[in-house]
Amino acid sequence: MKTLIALLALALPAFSAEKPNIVVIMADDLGYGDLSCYGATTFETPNIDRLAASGQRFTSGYCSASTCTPTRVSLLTGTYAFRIKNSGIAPPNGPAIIRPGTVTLPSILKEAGYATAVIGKWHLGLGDEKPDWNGDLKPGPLEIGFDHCFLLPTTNDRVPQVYVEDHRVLNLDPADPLWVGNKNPSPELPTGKSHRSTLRMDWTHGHNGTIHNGISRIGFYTGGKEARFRDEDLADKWIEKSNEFIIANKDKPFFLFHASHDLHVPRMPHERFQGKSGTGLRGDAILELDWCVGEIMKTLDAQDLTENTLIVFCSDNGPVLDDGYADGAISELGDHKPAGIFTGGKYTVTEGGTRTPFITSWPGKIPAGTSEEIVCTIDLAASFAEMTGVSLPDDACRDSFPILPALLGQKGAKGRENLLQQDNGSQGKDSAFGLRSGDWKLIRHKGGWGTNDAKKHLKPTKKSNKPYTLYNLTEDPSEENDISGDNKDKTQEMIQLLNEILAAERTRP
Ligand code: NG6
Ligand code: CA
Repeated sequence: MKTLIALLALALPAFSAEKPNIVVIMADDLGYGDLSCYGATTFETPNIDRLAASGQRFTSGYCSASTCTPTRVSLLTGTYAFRIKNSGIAPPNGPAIIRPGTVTLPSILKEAGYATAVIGKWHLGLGDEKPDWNGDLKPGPLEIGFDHCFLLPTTNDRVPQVYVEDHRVLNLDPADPLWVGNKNPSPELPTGKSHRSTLRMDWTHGHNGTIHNGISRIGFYTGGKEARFRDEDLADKWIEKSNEFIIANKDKPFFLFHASHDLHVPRMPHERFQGKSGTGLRGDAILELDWCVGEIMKTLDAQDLTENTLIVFCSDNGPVLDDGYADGAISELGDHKPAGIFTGGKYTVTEGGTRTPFITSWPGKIPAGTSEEIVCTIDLAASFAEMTGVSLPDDACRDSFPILPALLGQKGAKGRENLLQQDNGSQGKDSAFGLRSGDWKLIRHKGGWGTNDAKKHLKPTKKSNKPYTLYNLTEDPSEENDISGDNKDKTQEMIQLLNEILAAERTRP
């Protein structure tokens, strides 16, 4: 009998399906060193610290790219962005990058019976060829598995400053249609170039198109006056909408993707956070982000959902200081180290670009502690499919590793063996790449290999004239000493692994 039970136990999958609520909170441009639970000392992030203390805090948690759009594409599709066409930073009038019919994190959870919503920044394109701003904005999130969305369509330094609810621009007056384009439609329309002295936050590069709320943006737009929001109110609105979604769905399993805009430029948090971090608006935006996390935790508590909710907190790329506006990010930085000890940040394939805060919490299920396992935002799709008992077709979620036990902080559980790190990926397979495998890190130096313009303030990435450099992250976490010359076999082995990943149809085991 005992043997029979033992055999049965072996035959069963490691997990019988479990369907906790899932909340993924993704910060924007948050670096490894930007939270007090990850070593920041200049200001405190008490709510995120509390979340980390309740669950697992990962020291090798990653997003899959060092800009927004490719990381989000990979989070939702479980596939490396370089395999997906046009998945670099999306322009204001970009079409939907993830095509209807694609198996996605939300479609998997919908199949498992979840109510699904995305609230916050989208930046993954809308529409077939371009967004139909005055009509139905589809395909979009609702065509790839979300039941509901409440969005900022691109990113707030790009036009237009309006909310999209499900398929429509919210509060759009048909008598005042919205027009969005790449060229100034009329010399009468004030821009960051023509009316620079009127701006309340000057631009440093790009960002000199249409002015809204005293801040000029990338691109141009007219109309939709009633629909426009104030930058300062974005976070509050998304908390209001997230709370509504949680409360409306508290009796079924739900999946909420809360995509914060903090601390992306233009950094303009609500007035109550301005001046509070002592490091300028960049730090103030981190305090706003921390407040948002606290509000979501509070709502879950008040609805008695905390014990049955798995929260993942992560970022979409590493930190940047001057990302186009003179907002004091450099002048008021002080001793704060946005990327911690890592080199580079947003736009780079060094660790600072993709190694970011990564926290999982599910009280009662996830023990409190710190994990050194390699986990990535790209793994949520396959891991949650495994958890909720949804089987994946072979060609779905091609690079998402089912590493649920590691995400849950189970003793001895292994994360990924290796991880490809891409920059914006605009050159597809020809881009610069990082490859981490165990303690080893290979960098392929190519084309768009960003150096992160805040060179003096984040550790600068060193351009190499060698095609590949190699580092040992245990001995040299800051990737300062290229040891490819002394480790020729290891370098060759890593180059081969990189080429295999690039050529493979999929890497999901
Ligand atoms: C860059 C913008 C930068 C930021 C980034 C996207 C310029 C000069 N730079 O092209 O300001 O918007 O795109 O950031 O315009 S992300 O986090 O959404 O990827
Ligand atoms: Ca970002």
